[in-house]
Amino acid sequence: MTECDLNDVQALDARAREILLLNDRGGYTVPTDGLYPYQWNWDSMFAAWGFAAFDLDRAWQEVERLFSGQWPNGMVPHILFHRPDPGYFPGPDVWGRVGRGPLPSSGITQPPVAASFVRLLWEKDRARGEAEALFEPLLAWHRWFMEWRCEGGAIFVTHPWEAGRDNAPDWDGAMAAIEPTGVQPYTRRDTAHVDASMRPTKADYDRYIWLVERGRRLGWDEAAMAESAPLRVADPGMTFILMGACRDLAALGRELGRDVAEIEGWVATLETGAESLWNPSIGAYDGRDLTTGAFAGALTNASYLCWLGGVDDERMLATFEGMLDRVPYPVPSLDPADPRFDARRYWRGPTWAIMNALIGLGLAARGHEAQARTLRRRTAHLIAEHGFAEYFDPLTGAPAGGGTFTWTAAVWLAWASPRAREA
Ligand code: 2M8
Repeated sequence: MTECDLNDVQALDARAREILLLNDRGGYTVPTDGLYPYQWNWDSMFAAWGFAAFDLDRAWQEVERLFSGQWPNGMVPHILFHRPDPGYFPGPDVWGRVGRGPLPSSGITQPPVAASFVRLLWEKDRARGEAEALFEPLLAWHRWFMEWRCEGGAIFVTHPWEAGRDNAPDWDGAMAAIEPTGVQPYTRRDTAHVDASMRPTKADYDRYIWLVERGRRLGWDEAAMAESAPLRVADPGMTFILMGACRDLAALGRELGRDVAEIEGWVATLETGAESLWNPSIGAYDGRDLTTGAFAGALTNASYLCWLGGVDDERMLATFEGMLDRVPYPVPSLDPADPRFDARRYWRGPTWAIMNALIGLGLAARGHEAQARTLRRRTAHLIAEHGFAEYFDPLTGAPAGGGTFTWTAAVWLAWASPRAREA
């Protein structure tokens, strides 16, 4: 593949900046207008990374705004409902406000990429004080994960939305075991914005809402929710992301003169947990239902986050290279050889630029420069040819889901654009 034409690159850089500004709601960014009208946790951290390419003040503001919603127990919610918007379901009323944080929010979290992006922002200007002020809040969030979401060293989710990979096959077994009786009648809003064939099914939604209603009934009290928890699935994505984030937080802490022994201990624990997610029957890291012990048997884009976590795995490198040869627009969220693969249905097949960026950052950090470069170039071509979509068909590159998407624009500016490479 040839490099993008330089004029195109300038136009694409400009368009990506325009998208971030378009989705800026004054100090925080929505993922895209209409479909997702609030501040989402990990979307927002990618937005900060994108803003940092042209406005470092605005980048730090995004991170600070997210942490303004942190709960007293350390948890950072997956959505902050800064102002009401009827265009999204489930909104703040469905989540309830019992035993909550300082702002209306959801009651679950999302992948903790924040510490890694805080470190990247800090490296752009080490004289600034924001990273130092965020160190304790980040530490408290990671500690919350280790206390409430860690079993056998692996990080598990209690709701598919926590993983950020909503309808990935990792949770199929646990979701099927839930009987979603008594769910209040509801109207989905997502399918008014995006074709239903690209979204989770009704069976999925019934269970998503059933889990939210359960949490609300229990006042989002972690101890109460842990009793006979209906869904506990260890996730390679969460495990590797937290492992990488802990390494970054420890590195930052050392520079700031903090004691990081506790964080180093977490990294060691997570390394043990990651080993328990190796599924020999598919030769990859895999989701594992902690209630039944069963693996999902799914090679997903989260399987390739091992390098981000700091685990250098030759077996995964060979699998990754084989996938690059087979898939025109990598990295698919589910391997196309899997019978559950669905090229445009959300996290069951499509390619996501953010996951590519995390995989690429991990590959580069572990010295696999050639593979990282290939992935970066192919992601650049995907976006240049098909736009700033939420996700893409991995076989044809066709855009899917929402358009003018914040995190795709951010990944372009911070990582995929040839200009980002030069910087
Ligand atoms: C998707 O998830 C939300 C629920 O959190 C939804 O479908 O309503 C996921 O792709 C998630 O990872 C993402 O953060 C969110 C906003 O882009 O959308």
